[in-house]
Amino acid sequence: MKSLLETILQARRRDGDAVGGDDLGGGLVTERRTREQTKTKKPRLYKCILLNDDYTPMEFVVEILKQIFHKPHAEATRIMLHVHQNGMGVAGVYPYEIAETKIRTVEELARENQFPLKCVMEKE
Ligand code: TYC
Repeated sequence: MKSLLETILQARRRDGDAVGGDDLGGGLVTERRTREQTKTKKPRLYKCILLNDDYTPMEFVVEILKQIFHKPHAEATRIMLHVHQNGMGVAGVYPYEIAETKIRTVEELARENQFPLKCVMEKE
């Protein structure tokens, strides 16, 4: 017949409790299991999308892409031309708060220079 201790241990395992190490009596200390959750949850990502306009100079947009979005010169030029020709384009993809900060920085720099450049966020 199953011992009372084994019944308790089985119930605790079923319920996902730590087993062993507790004062269960009987001097049986077998193992300690803790509910571990590997903390590697992926953050949701957001695209920073540059919008075209008729007034912001191409060189200014290329500088933004290099300095704020860390694109090499050739890629910055390619993205700027894509936005110029297609109306919008992805400058970069980041977790929410980083995307938000970059968008704010872009619009601050644009405003300081009196350009209407806009950058918006979109869920990946
Ligand atoms: N269309 C602008 C021009 O002809 C250049 C430009 C490109 C502006 C990309 C904004 O996000 C932009 N000067």
